Amino acid sequence: MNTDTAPTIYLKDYTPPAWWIDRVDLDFVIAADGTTVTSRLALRRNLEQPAQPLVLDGEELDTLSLTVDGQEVPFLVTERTLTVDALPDQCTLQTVVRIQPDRNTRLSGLYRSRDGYFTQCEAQGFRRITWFLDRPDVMSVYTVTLHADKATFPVLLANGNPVAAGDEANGKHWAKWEDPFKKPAYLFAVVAGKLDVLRDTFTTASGRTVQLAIYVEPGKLDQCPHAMAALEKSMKWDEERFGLECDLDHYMIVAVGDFNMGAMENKGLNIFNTKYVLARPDVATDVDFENIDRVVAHEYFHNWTGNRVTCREWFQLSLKEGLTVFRDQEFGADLHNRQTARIREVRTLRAAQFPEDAGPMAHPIRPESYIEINNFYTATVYEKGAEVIRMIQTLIGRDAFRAGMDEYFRRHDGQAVTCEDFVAAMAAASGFDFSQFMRWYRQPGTPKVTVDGHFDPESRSYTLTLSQSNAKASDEQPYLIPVRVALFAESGALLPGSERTLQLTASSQSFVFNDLAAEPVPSLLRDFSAPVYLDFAYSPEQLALLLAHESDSFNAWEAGQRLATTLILDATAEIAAGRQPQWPETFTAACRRLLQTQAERGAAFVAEALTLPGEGTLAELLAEVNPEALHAARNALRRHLAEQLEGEFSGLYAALTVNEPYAPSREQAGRRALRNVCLGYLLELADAASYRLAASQFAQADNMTDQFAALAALANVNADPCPQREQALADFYAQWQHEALVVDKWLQVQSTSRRPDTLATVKALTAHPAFDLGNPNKVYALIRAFGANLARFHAADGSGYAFMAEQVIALNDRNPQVASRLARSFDRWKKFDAGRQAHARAALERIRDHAGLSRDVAEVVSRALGG
Ligand code: B3K
Ligand code: ZN
Repeated sequence: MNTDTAPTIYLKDYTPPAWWIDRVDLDFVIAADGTTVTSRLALRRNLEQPAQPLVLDGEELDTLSLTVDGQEVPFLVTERTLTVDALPDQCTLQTVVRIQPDRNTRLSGLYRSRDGYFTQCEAQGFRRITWFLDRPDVMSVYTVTLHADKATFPVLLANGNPVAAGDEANGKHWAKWEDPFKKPAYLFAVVAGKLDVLRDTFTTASGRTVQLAIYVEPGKLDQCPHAMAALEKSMKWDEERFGLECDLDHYMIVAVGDFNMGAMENKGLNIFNTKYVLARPDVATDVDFENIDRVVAHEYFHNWTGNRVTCREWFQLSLKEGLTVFRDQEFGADLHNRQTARIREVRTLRAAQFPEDAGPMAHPIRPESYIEINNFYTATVYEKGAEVIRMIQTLIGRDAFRAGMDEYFRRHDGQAVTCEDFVAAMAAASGFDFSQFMRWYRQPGTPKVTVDGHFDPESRSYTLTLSQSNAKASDEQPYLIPVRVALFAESGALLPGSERTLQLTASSQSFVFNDLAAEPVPSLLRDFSAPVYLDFAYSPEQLALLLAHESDSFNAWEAGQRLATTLILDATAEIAAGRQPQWPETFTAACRRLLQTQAERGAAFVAEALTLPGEGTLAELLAEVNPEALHAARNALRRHLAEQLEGEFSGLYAALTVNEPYAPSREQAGRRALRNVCLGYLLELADAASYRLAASQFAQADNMTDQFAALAALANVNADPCPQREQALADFYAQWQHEALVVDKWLQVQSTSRRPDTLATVKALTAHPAFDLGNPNKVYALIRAFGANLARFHAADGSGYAFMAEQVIALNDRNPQVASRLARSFDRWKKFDAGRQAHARAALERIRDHAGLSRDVAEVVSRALGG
């Protein structure tokens, strides 16, 4: 299929369903030669719509029989639809289909993984299980019975509550589940497997008891307690922050190693990628522990924002995703470290969403059309969507935001709604007029805000003039942009009364600050109050002042990033012109002060401040990217800092050793982060002493954070031979080859290496027994991560592009969702020189011309080629 034949779906074409399905009764007989699914649907004609035949969705279903109220009736099956005409207004439709989960390599619908059978139905996987109105505005009550071999699949799960179970002939058993809540089909789930379980209970604020269970591959129970604790903390947090209690008797999480994305919020039966469940200090890093907290919380929070109130159609995806990301961000900030949480959120946004918003796949947080909805589970819908929710809270304040959430649930509990409905609830609770704000939902592109400051000594006033533009927007309307600001004196003191949230609503607008003795230093866009590029002609001294004194830690960090960005971009130009880069003192001196004051500033903050902006983020700031020069410039600055601050780095490296037993706590994680940043800089010195230091940390570490940091530092070493690098890579694999998630780290540390031979290494690893093209985690670790390795993927000879094209084609039939994600590596191909563009175009055209291209890949590639 290609985009010529796959239809484009438009938001403007939405019409309510012609039929409702009130009740669904499903029976699964799972056997080695296929699964038989019997479905009974209680249908009711939607009398508010013109009378229409019933047209059900289905994909790869072998239809064995169909009856209406027990009678055989004529029906028409096409590749993706089943039509029945002349039905009474209410009836029961029964279908029997056979599906082949053992051959389902797409991991959408019902599929086999090592320990059993699992489902993934969002967005449109349910139609791969049975004929249905597979759209989120059709909500039904489900009962499910599962039959399977008892010895092989002792655990049988579905949404809701277990109501009956028993044994059958031939060593089989069965279990019946009832879900009392109406839900759209995308929240349906079943599991049949051999799994271990960790159980606990949670008592809600109103005194109800919820049975909690986490199911994992046998032998992995010791890697579950962190996820269980995360679940309980999320449940408590949502009660306290939003007054939202768990409505279920049973809340189950099932971990599976083969999964297309992170996790799935199926009602009462979340299915998770093992990556976001399993953790133990020796196999998971501090960042992994924190990510597990956030993903467990995210899926749990969906129970209200997504499940109780769901989306009318898939264009409204950000209604549940942006809001739920915002909620998990807030939870993570409360649980860990609010300062660094915000910094990391913005780092992610800039690394993933800003490039997306500037490239061929740019779309508003609420897209207006799509060919394949799975292509729109994006950084824009999720992360920019969360920024839009955060701006709403910034504009109306936390209390009004909470009142707006209450109002949203009061109005819409049990419904499938739109982004407008959410914003209307916020407006009703706050009295704020959001009409102009809605532009954030309608326009793609990252707005740019240019700021000019003017001090008038006579009137003692300071005027900030803000102008906005957006190259990607299709109209010229201005956005409503909240810009948090404060003014600082030259002494570094915050000027009393200068903290304001400016509401920029015009193309250009001025704001005046009075009673100032001298020209202040403005701190703009504090806490990153809007997802925009902000331009102000700061001097290096002003930035150094903000880095040292700004109490808003995000903007302190931002000042350091701006200093580093200017240095690296200037150096890139020098290197491209064949000259040596120059390094003015300001940034080095500021870094020295940070290292000297880490105890007061907080080690976690200093670690973030000393981490230079990534190459992908920097590339966005250039009209044409020379990836080699950019790579060399960034590394040269790292080397320069290492040379200038060697004493500080080694001193702190020694001083920050954690002596207590490992805990993924804020304090310890901060120390480890900064200590490992110091290690990374020391390795820039490229001497034997630093290699030995890393090798000894690698050998002695009692936790994955330190072991992996040492491995990552060594994996970047260019020297050949480097026995420490080779030894560490070999030892790591030998030690962890039976821990799939750690093997993923081993693959990724090699695919993201700076080394010039990285592509050759990646190619060799595709043939390694540890690699498996059928496992998304392995593909993401080795191949997708390589696509984000700017200098190596964008090699001048096009070898990176050719390799990626082969992989996309290899995965196209097997798993279109994963293939399509790989194809996104090409998004920014037009930012490079003509030679690279020619290679990239050839690679994209090769994919485009592949016979039988999935619509997932076809949509991405045709947009990249400008179709
Ligand atoms: N809602 C799921 C994502 C489903 C992706 C389908 N291609 C996970 C989440 O956002 O919580
Ligand atoms: Zn989500």
